[in-house]
Amino acid sequence: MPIHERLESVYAEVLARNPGETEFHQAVREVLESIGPAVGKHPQYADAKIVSRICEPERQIIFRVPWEDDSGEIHINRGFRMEFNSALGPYKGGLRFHPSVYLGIIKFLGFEQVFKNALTGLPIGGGKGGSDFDPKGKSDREIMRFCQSFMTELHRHIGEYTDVPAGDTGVGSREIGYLFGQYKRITNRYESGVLTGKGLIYGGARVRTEATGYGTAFFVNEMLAARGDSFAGKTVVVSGSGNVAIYAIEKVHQLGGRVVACSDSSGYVVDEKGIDVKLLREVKENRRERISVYADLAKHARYVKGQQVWEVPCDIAMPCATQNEITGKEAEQLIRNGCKVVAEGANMPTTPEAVRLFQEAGVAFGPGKAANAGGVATSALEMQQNASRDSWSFEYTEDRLEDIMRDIHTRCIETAEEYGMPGNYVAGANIAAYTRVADAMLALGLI
Ligand code: NDP
Ligand code: 2IT
Repeated sequence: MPIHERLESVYAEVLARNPGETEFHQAVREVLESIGPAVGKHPQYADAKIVSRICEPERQIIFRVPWEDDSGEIHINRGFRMEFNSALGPYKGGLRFHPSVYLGIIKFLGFEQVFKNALTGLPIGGGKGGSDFDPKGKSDREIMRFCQSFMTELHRHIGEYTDVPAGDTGVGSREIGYLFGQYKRITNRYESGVLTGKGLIYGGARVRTEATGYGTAFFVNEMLAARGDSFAGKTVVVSGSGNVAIYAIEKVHQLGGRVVACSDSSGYVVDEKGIDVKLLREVKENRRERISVYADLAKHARYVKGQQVWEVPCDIAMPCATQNEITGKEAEQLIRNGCKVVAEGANMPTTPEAVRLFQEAGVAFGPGKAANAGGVATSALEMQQNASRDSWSFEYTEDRLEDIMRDIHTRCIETAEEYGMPGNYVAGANIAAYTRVADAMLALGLI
């Protein structure tokens, strides 16, 4: 889709100011393409340099993270925190530890987070952080030392009312525990609301672990219902086998679908009888092993090394691993195999070309900023519980999550219809989110 003429110079400016940050360019371009109709109908959405301001992070923090491995060797990693937009609330978003992390990845994730958080309707701004640290193969003590060093710098930038990090790729409850422990030690404050995704024993919220995957499955359920369909009898393929993937699989099974394959960066497993979530959790969460070990232990599964999971035929595809994992080639294969619904559990796993192919083929496509917003929404519920020193039941919290996902789905559909693009979830999500952030920023003056 072309960029609205009033926004072309904004995109040129983003390219010039952020050289080489291709993932960030991609994320910005998608939003700028989508919001054209809103700018056409309500010109104030492009006044006062509001679009340029939204594309420029409020604050970018980059820092050194020195740490010592078990053999005494010293390593230097780079830490990031992108405090992107605080018009709607404190900066909120996860931390990613992965060797591919660089400024462009954290910036794209921070930018996406601003709109995702706006879509939840909850009072949270957008941010993201992380490091190029590779947690694979590290001992528990090395992970702890790294987290302590990372927080020794990060602590001065965050706070319950300022910036509230959580997990993302490579950062789960173990890492959040070490990060919270170091924050508490340095600041001498038991400030529960400074991080989310905490363990239940020290201020965490029920359902946060499951929330992103569950939320994505709830979102697909809504997409199916909007087409007069349901999960019953549907074959589903999920990529990844981490936090988002595991709980997406669990909820799809509870809703009546059957997930026949999942993956990691080395290959995928097929289990025609349906992935055994209990076994998957044992392999991934307890043993911290590769997905190939699942195939060794499961009765019916087979492991396919070095191939893309998208070659497995399915009715529904849920990419839950990483950015740009579905390119035009994989999209064509999925369409050829009869896939009718795609929903992003990961952030930006589908390339622009693949999104276009899905939309042209009539495949319902749910973008990540809508479909995977259940994780951060439940983080906001964790912040609510921390602020009121309360703790909610699993059932109550899951009901809230389901309601939030239903509301996001409705907002996408209604906004897409309002702007003459029925069924276009990308346009609906981007316009609904953008206008909410822009309205708040316009109300707050030139900041
Ligand atoms: P985890 O670290 O728990 O799991 C990541 C999974 O994706 C692993 O199976 C991993 O395989 C695979 N993966 C990661 N990077 C790559 C890569 N470059 N190529 C192929 N496979 C890869 O992360 P999460 O499940 O938390 O996050 C997955 C996605 O969901 C990310 O895009 C994240 O930003 C997004 N997300 C996460 C939320 C959360 O609450 N955790 C909320 C919303 C979105 P391997 O072990 O081989 O690396
Ligand atoms: O991408 C995401 O939405 C997350 N990693 C979750 C962020 C959060 O603050 O819970």
